[in-house]
Amino acid sequence: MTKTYQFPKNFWWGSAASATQTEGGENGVKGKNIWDQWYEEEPNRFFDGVGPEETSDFYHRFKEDIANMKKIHHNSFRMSISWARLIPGGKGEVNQDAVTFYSQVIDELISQGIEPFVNLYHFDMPLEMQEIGGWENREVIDAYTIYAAKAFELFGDRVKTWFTFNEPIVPVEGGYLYDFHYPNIVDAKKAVQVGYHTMIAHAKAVEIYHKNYDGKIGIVLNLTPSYPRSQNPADLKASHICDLFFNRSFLDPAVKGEYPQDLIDLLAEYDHLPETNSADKELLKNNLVDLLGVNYYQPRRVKARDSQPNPDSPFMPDWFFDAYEMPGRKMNVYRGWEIYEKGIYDIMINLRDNYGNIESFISENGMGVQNEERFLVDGRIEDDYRIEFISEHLKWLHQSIQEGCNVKGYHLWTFMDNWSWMNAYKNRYGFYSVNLETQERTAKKSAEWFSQVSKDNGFD
Ligand code: BGP
Repeated sequence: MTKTYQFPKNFWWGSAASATQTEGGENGVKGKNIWDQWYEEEPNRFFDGVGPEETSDFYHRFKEDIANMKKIHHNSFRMSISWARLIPGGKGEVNQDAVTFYSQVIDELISQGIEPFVNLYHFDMPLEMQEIGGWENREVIDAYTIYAAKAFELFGDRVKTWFTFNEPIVPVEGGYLYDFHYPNIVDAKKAVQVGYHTMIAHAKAVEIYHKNYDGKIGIVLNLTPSYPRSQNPADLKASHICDLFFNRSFLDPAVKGEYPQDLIDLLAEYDHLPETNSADKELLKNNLVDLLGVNYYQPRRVKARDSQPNPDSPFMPDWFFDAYEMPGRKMNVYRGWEIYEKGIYDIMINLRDNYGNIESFISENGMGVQNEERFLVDGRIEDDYRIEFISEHLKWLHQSIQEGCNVKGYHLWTFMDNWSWMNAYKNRYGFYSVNLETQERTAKKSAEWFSQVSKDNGFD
């Protein structure tokens, strides 16, 4: 029977996770990354003082977890490789324990009929690479390129869908503008350089992949529509600049091979252009992505500033817009994020009309909720709010497909409750709950619902 919301054949149903958030930083042989280091320096900055040492112990429990994925009819799953695990220190010797671990995970997924999507970098700079300046330093681009080539060589026979970075704008915002990632620097000039070098590292990895392999390689971006308060030109300008900084700074070079001229002009006007090499332009032009992962959680609403920025204060993107709190907006109060389901449709229409209708999929969407034990009934979390959240987003995604958008799948963030950076285990996102004392996994009601949707390739 055809469903009201029937999705195209072979639609990817699954979920996403990342190495640092699931494996356990102290499990197995591994180099340190910036999260291990930041937690050591400032444990007080993590919710309830919980760090990345054990997280959800995927390192030891991946077989059980993959069996659970199969139970709910996943046909694909995005994981990440920890650079600091595969090559401790960021360069030099490959860690054979890590090769064994990732090989086993990949093989297990494949043997259960779940296609592995593998991402190379999810916020997790090896500490030694950060100590030489992280993405500020071109040497780190070279090290990342060698790491990427190694990963393709080791796993490229089995993995056919790769991603270079997850949400590369987030380490720029967190680490260099707004103090929510290590190294907690606030310096827009460095932020621009870091973003630019990340993009160059991305293009180099794409180049290597395309030269030597025949699968697909893409990037995962958190595209956040910037809705203006009104159609007043001042509000429109605020939203345009916001879009340039936070979406188009990666979307344009990744898909079109060049930066938006307006962004270049703006940065030039304020003397904030990055240092570049002469070969960069060609590199970007020649190495476009095959596939785009879209993470969507919340829209951004902006308005023109009420006041001029203080000209003596350091340059910040916020010089050009203020956040706008739309009256009556629907909120996920636990995360402080607005829920606006139509945003997913607007993103896809934009990709269709302005980005050549590039092949894409929803690589993350989800709802983090605090104290989910409140919803326990007979041992199961009755997360009807999550079912509603997913289905309302899926309806808009379906609509975009009806209108010709090239959308290939939907992955929830995340498969099982995991460690969420500074928020640690505050908000739970999983289809499966994780008991932090016993590490026991239990399917939530949403898991059962999603299982049926995946099986039917749609829902009513
Ligand atoms: C995305 C990240 C994920 C994940 C998710 C939820 O930005 O790619 O790693 O954490 O957001 O956000 P949070 O964990 O901050 O609640």
